[in-house]
Amino acid sequence: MEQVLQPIVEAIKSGKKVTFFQGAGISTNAGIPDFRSPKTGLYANLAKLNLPYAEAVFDIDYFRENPKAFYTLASELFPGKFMPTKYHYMLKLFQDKKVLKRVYTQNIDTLERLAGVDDEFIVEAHGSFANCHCIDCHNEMSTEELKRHINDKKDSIPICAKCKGYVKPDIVFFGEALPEKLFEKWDEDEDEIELAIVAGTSLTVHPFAGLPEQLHRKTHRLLINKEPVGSFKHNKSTKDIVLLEDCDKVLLLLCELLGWEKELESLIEKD
Ligand code: CNA
Repeated sequence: MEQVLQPIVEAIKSGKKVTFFQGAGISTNAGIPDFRSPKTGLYANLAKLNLPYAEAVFDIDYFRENPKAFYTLASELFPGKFMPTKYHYMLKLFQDKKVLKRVYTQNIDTLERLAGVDDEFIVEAHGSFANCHCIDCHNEMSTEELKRHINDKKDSIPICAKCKGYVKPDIVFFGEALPEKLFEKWDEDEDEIELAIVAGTSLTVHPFAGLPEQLHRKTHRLLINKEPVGSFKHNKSTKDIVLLEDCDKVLLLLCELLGWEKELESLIEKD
């Protein structure tokens, strides 16, 4: 594995900045289940919610009719219960070392922020739990109030004080528009990305899944995932590197090859 990572190490040492594209797999080591891993993924464990189909739990039309399914799940996933992983702290270290260009994440767990990555580097392509609004009149509810509903008032659905519509966190459901920031930053970054690390994602949710594929063929791309996915499976370029490994394990090795392991340790200890 050390040898395979050498082109990435050299590219970083020569000053190339890294753009990350990531998904639920980077947070499984924090104890948050992903969607699609067999047996452990959320979709494999939704029987108790009696859904017509697994994705319904994140479908805006289904939510209008039956918000309880989402809120049952939200009580398990709500930020505050989980700590960032070594992978998340590596993102912060890349930022400190000034070799981070951007982090495009599908995750809604905000662990990148908790590890100390600044807002300017983060694109939460599917939104996050950071803000909450009424699905009808868009009136805001504070995250603290929503959290109280989830934690203290079991089985109660947060209702808008203005119009009595259902309130939900600003995570993007199937059938909803993606955040403007995704398009703005992608327009800014697309032609400048020289080095991309894609990790912990099945690359099945579009348009996010198509982003790594749109990179110019001269971009160095590294996939760290438990299974081959997307264009790394069907349309690999000769410069692509695929490591079917645990993402923490690979980033830790990358960190060692760059000679940064002591700094990573002290970053984690400090927290
Ligand atoms: P997914 O479809 O569940 O795919 C996860 C991928 O990660 C799979 O290919 C796994 O093989 C791989 N994987 C799992 N664990 C590891 C690991 N330790 N190291 C390397 N690879 C691993 O998830 P996607 O993110 O691709 O799907 C997009 C959805 C998932 C987004 O809309 C998210 O909002 C949503 N999601 C987010 C979270 C979270 O915020 N932590 C949790 C669950 C789902």
